Amino acid sequence: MALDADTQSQLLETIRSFVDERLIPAEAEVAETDVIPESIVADMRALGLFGLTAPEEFGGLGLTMEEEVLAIFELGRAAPAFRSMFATNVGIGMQGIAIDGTPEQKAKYLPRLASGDLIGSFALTEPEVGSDAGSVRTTARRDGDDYVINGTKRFITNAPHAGLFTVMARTDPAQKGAAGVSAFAVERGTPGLSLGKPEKKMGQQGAHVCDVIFEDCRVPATALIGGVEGQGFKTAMKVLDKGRLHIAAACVGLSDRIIEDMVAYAVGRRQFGRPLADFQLLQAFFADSKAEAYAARCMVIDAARKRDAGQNVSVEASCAKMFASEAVGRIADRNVQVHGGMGYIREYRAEQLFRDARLFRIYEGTTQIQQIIIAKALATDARERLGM
Ligand code: COS
Repeated sequence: MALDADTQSQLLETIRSFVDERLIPAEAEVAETDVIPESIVADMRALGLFGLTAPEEFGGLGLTMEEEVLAIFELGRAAPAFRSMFATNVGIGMQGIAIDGTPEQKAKYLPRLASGDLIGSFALTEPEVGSDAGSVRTTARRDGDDYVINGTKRFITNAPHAGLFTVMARTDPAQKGAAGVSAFAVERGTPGLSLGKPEKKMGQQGAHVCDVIFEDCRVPATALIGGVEGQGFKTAMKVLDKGRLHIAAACVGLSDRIIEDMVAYAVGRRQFGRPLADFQLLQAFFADSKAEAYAARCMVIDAARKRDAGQNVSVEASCAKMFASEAVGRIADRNVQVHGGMGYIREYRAEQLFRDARLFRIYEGTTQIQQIIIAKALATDARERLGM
């Protein structure tokens, strides 16, 4: 553990107050305006949220995976767009460099990512390449001491705000699969890099995604993450193993919040002369939701501890991400149902959280991709056991 018990409970307490006093009260405004007020972003910086996981030597808090998920359980209680603001710096937009970067790349970027002065984005998905991430079509052609990048990256979270992109591009056109892919740290402002228009999304207003377009974008060879070609897909997978646990923790936080909302509504609202909470059909909703959120929490903590102990947790991360994101979808749906007509009206948060939660089953690998990862690993184990 990087933190002693007192410091850890203080951190969690501070985050909980920030969520209750600053973030949840601002949800309606952010949902309407599609903008997180700069004062809230400044508070996030001051609290160190952008640097939760960056190593301490680079100015971050250096949280372990277990400490990170405990923090995200709390932060996840607010509408997910708030977490999205700093989460790429905590996770996918920073970890490629933290895990596989050269000492020079770490020294150059991690301090500014940790402070939140620089926003990091993870550019893997393309118009024709979603779940089949090994088929990246964006190319990076070596030219003297440079690489020249061409291609389009799609649905890139935080791209409109980002100053640094971790870009997966094919350096070896002869290798059609994962082995031909390399990762690059590309700075905003590099000639040939441009952004598309922010997408209009189903939910999570306040979090922004757009295309990142590379047209003969020339970067120095020192931008190659880790300095070795052909490692980019593996870097992306390592980043996603950690990212999926983070997302699962966010789902647990949101589940807890929605259960609080659902039950609070049901004890206050009366029908047939009794509070809704007295009706057994609704009590089943509450009990199922609580059990699912608790199961998801236990999975996330177990997987986080295993990762901290140095174990490979690809399967556990996929299990946790799949279970927690599917669970929060069911819980958000039940919340709409408990709210009845009010559940369909924008003024109440139920419909917003239902739309917001939907993304968790898609990004950082759909539920179906998590199933493939889990099933493939089980089959590999079985073949090894049986000597096949
Ligand atoms: N950590 C390290 N290395 C990994 C890894 C991991 N978690 N997962 C796979 N690898 C390695 C494999 O060991 C293999 O290496 P070798 O060639 O040296 O044996 C290589 O990467 C290719 O692996 P694999 O053959 O399993 O790759 P596939 O092309 O079959 O792809 C899936 C696997 C489908 C799991 C991958 O493409 C994926 O995760 N897709 C979803 C992408 C995603 O989440 N997108 C969301 C957008 S990002 S927000």
